[in-house]
Amino acid sequence: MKARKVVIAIMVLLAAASMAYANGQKEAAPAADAKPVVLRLAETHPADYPTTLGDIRFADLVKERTKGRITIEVYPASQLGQEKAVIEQVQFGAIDFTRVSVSPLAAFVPVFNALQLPYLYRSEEHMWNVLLGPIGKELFASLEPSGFVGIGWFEPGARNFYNSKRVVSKPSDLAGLKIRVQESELMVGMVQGLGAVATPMAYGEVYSGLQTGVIDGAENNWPSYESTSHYEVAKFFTLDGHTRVPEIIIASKISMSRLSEADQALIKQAALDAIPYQRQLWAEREKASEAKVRAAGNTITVITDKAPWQAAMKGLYDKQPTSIQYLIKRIGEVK
Ligand code: GTR
Repeated sequence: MKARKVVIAIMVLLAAASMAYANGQKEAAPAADAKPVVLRLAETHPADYPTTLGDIRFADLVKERTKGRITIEVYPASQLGQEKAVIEQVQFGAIDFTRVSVSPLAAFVPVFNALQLPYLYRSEEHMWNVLLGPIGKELFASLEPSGFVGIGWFEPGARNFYNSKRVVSKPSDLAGLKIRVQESELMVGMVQGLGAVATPMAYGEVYSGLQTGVIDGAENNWPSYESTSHYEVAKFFTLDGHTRVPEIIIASKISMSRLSEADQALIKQAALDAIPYQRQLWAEREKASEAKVRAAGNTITVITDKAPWQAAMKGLYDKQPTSIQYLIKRIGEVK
């Protein structure tokens, strides 16, 4: 009888111990002997630009939450290369993270074209509801087979045309102008649809392209137009707001797979938690950049009737494959 009680007592103790162990495992903060990790993030914009400051906030959150065990070094100003080359390196695990525009990323994962069609979103809020809702999550998942992990989105603002030649107030004014676009087939199609000559080119080459006359114009948001000094060499700005091309933070699947599941989850959460800060900075910078450009005396043409612009870009929608047509429809249904 006594022996039986002892056996039961031992079994209860063992069960309790193994449960405690399992719980401990679940919560397991990284093993005390986990080695410090240093990872790199590539950013094309300068150190004081809202996306760069958003990247730094993300890195700070990771550092803080891992008590300094994981450091993400942010390399601004294209120090690690232009966006397309950087995306390739992320794919091979040579760079761990990058913040890029969805536009060059779509050359690697074409379904991302669905996010950058002209006049797709009704407003900034509509775009954010798409990005932070089920569609955004599905798009993150669609990156994985190509070697990327989607972890965060940043505010991109609306893009507008600018050029060094003349006032552009209707699509036909663009006829024959050589317009730089991001390295994206869809953007080439968009500019051709407007009757201009599309020249895909890396961001870092646009200033000298404008200055030497290799191109006549380009298109971008207020902060990029201002921070690159493009506004000094291409003074005609047309506020047509043709696209909002989301900014995305992606990680290399190879780099992420070297980390524990808990660290991967922590990194993903930190990227999401950096979004509100970047959006706030964006709103401030957009105003400051506009004020600076206006003060410089540039010619700003405001487009109130967007119908002819939308009509000129309709062909681009018709050309999209069914998978994208399906997403366009769903994006339209998002509140
Ligand atoms: C900016 C974007 C950059 C880059 C650039 C471009 O708005 O933030 O990542 O894609 O446009 O036009 O190349």
